[in-house]
Amino acid sequence: MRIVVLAGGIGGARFLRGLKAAAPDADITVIGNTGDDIHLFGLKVCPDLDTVMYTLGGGIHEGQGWGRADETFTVKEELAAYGVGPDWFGLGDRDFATHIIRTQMITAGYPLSAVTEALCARWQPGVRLIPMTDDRVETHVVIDAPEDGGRKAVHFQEYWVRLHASVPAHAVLPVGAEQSKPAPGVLEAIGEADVVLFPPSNPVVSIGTILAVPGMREAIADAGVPVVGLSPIVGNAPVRGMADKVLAAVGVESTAAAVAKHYGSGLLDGWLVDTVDAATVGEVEEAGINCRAVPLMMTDIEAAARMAREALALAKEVSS
Ligand code: FO1
Repeated sequence: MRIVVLAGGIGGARFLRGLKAAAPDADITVIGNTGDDIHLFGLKVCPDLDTVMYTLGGGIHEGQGWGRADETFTVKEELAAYGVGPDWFGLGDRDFATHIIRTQMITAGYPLSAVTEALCARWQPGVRLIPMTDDRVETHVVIDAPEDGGRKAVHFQEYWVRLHASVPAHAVLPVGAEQSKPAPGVLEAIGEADVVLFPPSNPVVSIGTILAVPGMREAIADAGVPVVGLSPIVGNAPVRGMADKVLAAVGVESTAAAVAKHYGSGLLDGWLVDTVDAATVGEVEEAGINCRAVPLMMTDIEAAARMAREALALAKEVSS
């Protein structure tokens, strides 16, 4: 079975670990979000691609869901000693090697998709990881600028990591998306897929950003295969992260049903909500999306595998 998964960072990566356990013989292609990318110290950092690669490759810092296990921060400390910022983004020594090689290859003229393939040769994630585009897309968030009574756009990572999403987001802008095109292999993978899955990733800054690449949404909607998503919102609150902040920016309520309707029945054939949101199944079905209530807390790999099995079962149901 050929499965295509649109993945962001931590939630997407943890779901993928369950999907691999649930469908060990499946051919899985992951279309990774690159809107979180940030350029620091002359290096290109791709947080969501790296979280998928490290998580599935066994190098992830499990508790954080980002960065490497057994990490040290000597380079970071030395940069701070020189007074060179930013100091709020925790780049570790092992992680720096990934960004040095990525930047070296891009400078040599390799597209991000080729770089990602080269980095994955070491990590063997057991899926094909393709960035959503080889073009530069960086999500920015519009916040209040109290200093001049106006507003300003900050990089997503500054909003998310330095500001802890503690101030209202007035808009989320995937800068560069309009000029971007799907990376090589992305549209082909969607066209050959038996099923497309939206894991419990951030519906705005992760899956939303991937869908903002021209042609992506249409390719998925027109692929004629079941598209099934899993709600990242459980009991009207995001399971992790601060998805509610960016959902508000795009005028979407933080409920499992609202997220499903945000994606729309033109895109989604099926939607899984957690058992605590079982009362919203009817509302989702009225929107033209088949819906089931199942446990959606990814407490461990087996829990994620159960979720993946439920998503594949719903995909089978909606295609019959
Ligand atoms: N997230 C944090 O909350 N704090 C950090 O210091 C941090 C550093 C970091 C370094 C490399 C990397 O690949 C990811 C990192 N993240 C950090 C996570 C990053 O903000 C992700 O983009 C988000 O968690 C959303 O996926």
